[in-house]
Amino acid sequence: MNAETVVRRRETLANMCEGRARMLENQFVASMNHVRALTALFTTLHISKQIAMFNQETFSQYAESTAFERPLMSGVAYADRVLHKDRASFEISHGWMIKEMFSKERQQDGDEYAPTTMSQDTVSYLTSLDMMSGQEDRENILRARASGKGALTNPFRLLESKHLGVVFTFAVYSIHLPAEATPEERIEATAGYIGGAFDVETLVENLLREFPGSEIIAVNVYDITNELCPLVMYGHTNVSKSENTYVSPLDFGDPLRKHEMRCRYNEDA
Ligand code: WA2
Repeated sequence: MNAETVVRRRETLANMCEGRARMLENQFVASMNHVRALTALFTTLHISKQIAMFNQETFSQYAESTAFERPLMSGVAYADRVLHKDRASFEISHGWMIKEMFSKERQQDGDEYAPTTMSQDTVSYLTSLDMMSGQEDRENILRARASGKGALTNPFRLLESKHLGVVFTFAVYSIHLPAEATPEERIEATAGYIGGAFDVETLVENLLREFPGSEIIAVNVYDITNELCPLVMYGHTNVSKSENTYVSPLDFGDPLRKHEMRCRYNEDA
């Protein structure tokens, strides 16, 4: 290849990668913003003592009719914050036991629980599961409620589908908190959590397949929060960084996490 062809070829790869990265980032952020808006609505309903307007039926109706606003999410759900002293009355009023996420057995006694009480039909298997019993969900819940900001997990295998994905969590508060509220004040005021699952393996695959030239390049998305240990979030073949790789930074809106897209021509593998 002559020098000019090499430069052209690199430019084409850069354009294909940037186009994919910006589309993915936009759909990711749009999906998160919609969950953020739903969380604000829940907090407002708590403050005005009207949260009872949401039950499984109205929540699933709302979630289904707004699913197009969350194009990369397989489903959203609401988990209640239940302190141990309130467990018995919670279980009686719902008519079911709080269950451990993986064993589906009755959850052992703890200080508090985060049982899912309302879910989009696509993730209805979450109902009654204590979301604090899964490590990724638990870490997200603790971080989201202490910060008042959205939190994203590591890439991990989602429940039931076993697809590789990430979970996004926002805390719902029962009172209006000022921007400068302390983590302790936030934890104290926490009423529950709204979360959504990004089914990256399926939904990002569908998104990227639509782009022209998808047969000739390999695309991976990495969580590079720990730069020494990049975690694969999307991709079949490992696109390691080399002179043939183009890297697009990705901002998914969680300042404590870093992501990037890596692209290369299949024939350069
Ligand atoms: N949603 C869907 N699939 C999952 C998952 C999840 N979490 N965790 C593991 N597989 C109800 O933080 C509250 C959603 C979590 C919210």
